[in-house]
Formats: sequence, structure tokens, C-alpha cells
Amino acid sequence: MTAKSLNTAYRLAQERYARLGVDTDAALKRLERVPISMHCWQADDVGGFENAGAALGDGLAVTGNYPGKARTADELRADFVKATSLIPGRHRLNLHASYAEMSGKRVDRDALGVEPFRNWIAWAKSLELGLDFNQTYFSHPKVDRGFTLTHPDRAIRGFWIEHGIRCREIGAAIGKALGKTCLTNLWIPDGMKDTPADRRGPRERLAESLDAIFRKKIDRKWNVDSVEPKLFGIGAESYTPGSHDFYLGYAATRGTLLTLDAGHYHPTEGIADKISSVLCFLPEIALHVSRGVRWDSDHVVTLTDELQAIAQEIVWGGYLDRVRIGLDYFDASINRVAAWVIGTRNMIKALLLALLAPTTTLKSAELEGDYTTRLALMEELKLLPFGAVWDHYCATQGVPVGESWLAEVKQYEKVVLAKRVQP
Ligand code: RNT
Ligand code: ZN
Repeated sequence: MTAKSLNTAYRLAQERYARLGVDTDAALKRLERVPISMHCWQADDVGGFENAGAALGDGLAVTGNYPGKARTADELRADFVKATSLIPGRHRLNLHASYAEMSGKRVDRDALGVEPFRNWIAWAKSLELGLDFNQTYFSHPKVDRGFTLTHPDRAIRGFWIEHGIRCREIGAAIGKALGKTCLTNLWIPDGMKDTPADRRGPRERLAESLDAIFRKKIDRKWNVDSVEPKLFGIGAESYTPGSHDFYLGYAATRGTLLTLDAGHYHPTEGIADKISSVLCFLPEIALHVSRGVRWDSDHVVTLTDELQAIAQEIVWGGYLDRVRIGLDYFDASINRVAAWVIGTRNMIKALLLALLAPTTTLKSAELEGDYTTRLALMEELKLLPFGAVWDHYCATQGVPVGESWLAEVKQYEKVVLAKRVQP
């Protein structure tokens, strides 16, 4: 498409939206300021670089063996730079503790400091990139029978409590070094395959462990903490102490954020409707936007009704400044850079769609009881020339328009990814 035809298409779209009272330029200006926290673990199948001596498990599973997985932090950084060159806007990178770069001697997770993250920080600084962080409570021999912070043994709990504390400190060091608040998100895999005899004990231990982790006050300017509930995992089908109810109560009483992961509920239960509910009681939340297919399968985010519902709730509810949007999926059956690009572009598209809705008109029709107008407009909106506005956004942000990003990923695959021989 030529610049001229793109521009013509945009002008026509702008006129069409203006007829409904929607200012497309204003929508794009707002969109530009919404960062998406892109999860580092899409690039290497949640492998990490610390080599802790345990394979991925603990309720997490990545399927596929597409060539080109990042083998080192440098490769992951290069892949991220490639991906973000194909995505409009300015985004963030979400790191896990297991992406520590140990030079020579290995430091265990209860002794982790900011040192092994110096390369990440220096790199992020040079790109003016914000970083987020996560404790890693999986792929480690001390995840014993699937338990970490709920483990009956005090010593094992203690090990993981220490890890939790250290990661918050690393988060704060990252935030301070970059001058951008870091979100440190805590998720544990703990649970039981079969019906437990004691549901109370592990939950009380979890609350106690979390209190020990969050005891130290950390300047919220540099680090904010969040906790991530889950319903079940592979091998933990019957019971998860860190459930939604548990963590909602925890976040509300302790002042942490709550992370809503789209794959962590019953298969037909969405997270969109939870946003305005929990934000009545919590100042801020975080999201792990994902796509579960039959279970928490972490498929690449596509532009589904559920994704649009999430974006509508954030935008229409006026919550853009109270929701930290992050992604969480891992697909090793397709090109991993493409997986990043597709999912992130879709998240942004969903936000743009939501920003292009005539919300004032819709809300006043609703207040007046004119549900006919509300429904009619919502349906007509679906066929408005959204694509022209999206193309214009990509063009003005200097990233490929439409499917043309794919050729760049194919080229990158040929020149870079295909040459990576896996160890
Ligand atoms: C697992 C959680 C968690 C992880 C990442 C790797 O079910 O969603 O967020 O996916 O931390
Ligand atoms: Zn998640």
C-alpha cells in the first residue's frame, strides 16, 4: 500500500468515526501511552538461563519444537528488539528471576541479588525500556512434591520466602536504575493432584509466607508487588491454595496488586467482568493476558471477543492508569518472534477498538434505558473502518503496516534463528 492510499483510507475512516462523535487522532494519542509488558519467556519456552537443574514442570507445559529458540540472554534481547521493531508503541519487558545471567559461579535463588541482572538493566536503560520482574517458583529442585511457600517443612518454606524477598529487592533496584516502576509478580505452582484432607493448613502457611515476603516496605515508586491466583495446574487438578478468593482477600487486606491471568479460571469464565469488581477495592491491578484453549494452555493471544471484552473494560471503565497490562503465553510450535508480534499487536488492536467506541453515546443511551440504541450501535461498530485507523497508527509509528511484518520475521528466521543449533 502506498502512503497516499493509506492516508486516504485514514481520512475516510476519520470522517466515519467523527459522525459518531469519535476523534480517531485523540484515540491514537492515548493508545501511544499504553505500555504492554511483553513476557520474556515466549522467546525460549520458559527456559531461563540460570540452569537450576530442573526441567519445566510444576503446572507449566510448552509444546512444539520450532527451530530458533533463544539460547542465551543476548539472543533473547536480539529477538525482543526485532519483535518490538514490528509493534507500534513503546512497551516493556517482563523478566523472570530464572533469566539471571550467572557469570561463572551459580547463585541459588535464596541468595539472588541484582548482579546477575546488570546486563538486562544496562540494555534496558540504553533502550529507555521499562522492566518488570517475577519470582521463579518452578524449574528448581526445591519445588518439592509441587510445594514452595505452602510446604509443610519450615526450611523449604524459608528458602522460598527468602527468594521472594530478594526478588522484591531486585525489582526495586531495577525500578530505581531505570527510573520506571517495576512490577514484581508472584505466582506459585503449589497444589494437589487429588482431593486434599487439609485445605486449611497450606492456605494459612501461604498467608504467613507471603506476610514474611512483603514485610519489608519498599518504595512504591520503584517496585510494586502483585500476587497471581490460579484455579488448577497439570498435576494440581484438585486443589490450589493460591486461589482467586485467597489472593483477592490477600491483596485487599495487604495492599498488593492482584494479577488476573485470563487462563486461570474455569474454561468459560472470563476475566473482563472481574476488572471493575476488584477495582472497587484495589487501587491497581495487573493482567496476564493469555488465551486458554480447553485449559490454561497459554496459546498466542488472538483478537477474540474475550480479548475485546478485556480491553473494553479497561478503556470504557476509565482504568487505563490502574491496570498494568502484561502478556503470558508460550507457543513453541510457531516462530517465537512471530508469536510475540502477533499477540502484542492483537492486545494493542483490542485497546484501539475499545478507544474508538462512542462510549459517551453508549453510556447515555444506557442511562436513559434506551437499550435498543445501545445494542444497535454496538453491532454497527463492528463494521466500522477500524483497519484503516490501525494501519495509520502502524505507519505513523514507523512499523510495518498490515501483514508486511511477516516478511521481516521470515527474513530474521533465515538469517538469525535458523542458524541456532540447540545444545
Ligand atoms: C502460570 C502463571 C505464571 C507463569 C509465568 C511463567 O500458570 O500464569 O504467570 O505463566 O510466570
Ligand atoms: Zn500468568
